[in-house]
Amino acid sequence: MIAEHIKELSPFAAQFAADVRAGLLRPAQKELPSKYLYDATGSMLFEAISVMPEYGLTRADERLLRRHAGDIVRLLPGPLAVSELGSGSGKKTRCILEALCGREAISYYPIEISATALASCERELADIDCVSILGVEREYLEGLREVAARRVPGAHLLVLFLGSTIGNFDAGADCRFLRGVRETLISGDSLLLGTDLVKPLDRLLPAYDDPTGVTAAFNLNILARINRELDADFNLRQFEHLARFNQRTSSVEMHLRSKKAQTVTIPRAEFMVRFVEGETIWTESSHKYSVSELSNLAEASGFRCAAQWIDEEWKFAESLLMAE
Ligand code: AVI
Repeated sequence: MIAEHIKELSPFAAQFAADVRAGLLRPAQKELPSKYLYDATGSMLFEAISVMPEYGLTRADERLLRRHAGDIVRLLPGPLAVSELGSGSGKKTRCILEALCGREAISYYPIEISATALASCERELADIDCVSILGVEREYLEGLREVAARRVPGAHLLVLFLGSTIGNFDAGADCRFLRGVRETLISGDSLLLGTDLVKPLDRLLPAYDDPTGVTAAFNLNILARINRELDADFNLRQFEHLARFNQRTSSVEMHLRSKKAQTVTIPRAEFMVRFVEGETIWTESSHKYSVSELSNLAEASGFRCAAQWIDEEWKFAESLLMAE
């Protein structure tokens, strides 16, 4: 009996179990929320993806920030505090913080749900003298509201949302999220938004299906995580990674395809799930924007696009959006 295996679940595990159950018991396309790709193993695999020759996205983001940090900072009113949604490795943020240090001391508020990620960002940026790092362990919008509430009168806020993380949001959720960001800001505040752009499929698809198999491991790790945390019995060798471009949504989708008809038991989420041969679990969408779509998005969420820098080597945009 499955019920015999159920133990007390932490609130996080209970939510994970509920999301896995809801996603895998969907009558049509099975799916898993992409946020669960990022446990400790998944985050390390993503770091590896970001240095793969086929995956140009992270390098393009870093290149733009390195080249244009001075131009970006010149467009911003001071005094300024900086907050970042998802602190990442801290490597990209360094350029912006160092450019700002030329003119003033800076409070930097990285917002992350993971204490481990915050700690590594603090380590990475600790040597920049004029920056005080004040980590906020919260969901993005909740954290941003907290940062805005701590604002020193007269100071402006620069929010960083880099790496095209916004492209992983569900359709329509990008605009809703940016509206939420805009609502926490006041006139004169700004958002620096990094987004991956549409590009030919012969460049795009290998970035999500590299020959070394790192992206496949990143994707399959979500099943391994369900095994580890919910005592499931997914046989990872009976699923394969699949990346395909959805023209309608302009997104690269990652799926896990069942190689045969099989049943998987997930005791701590109290269910069993059947797969037919070839059926897939949709694990992530990575939206690829067009430049015109970006200006519409900015406008629809209450920002004005004040400047934009595009990497020509790997089409990627850094857009400076002003709250007016
Ligand atoms: C984090 N995010 C922007 C990555 C992307 O490209 O959508 C996640 C990723 N998935 C597979 N490779 C990288």
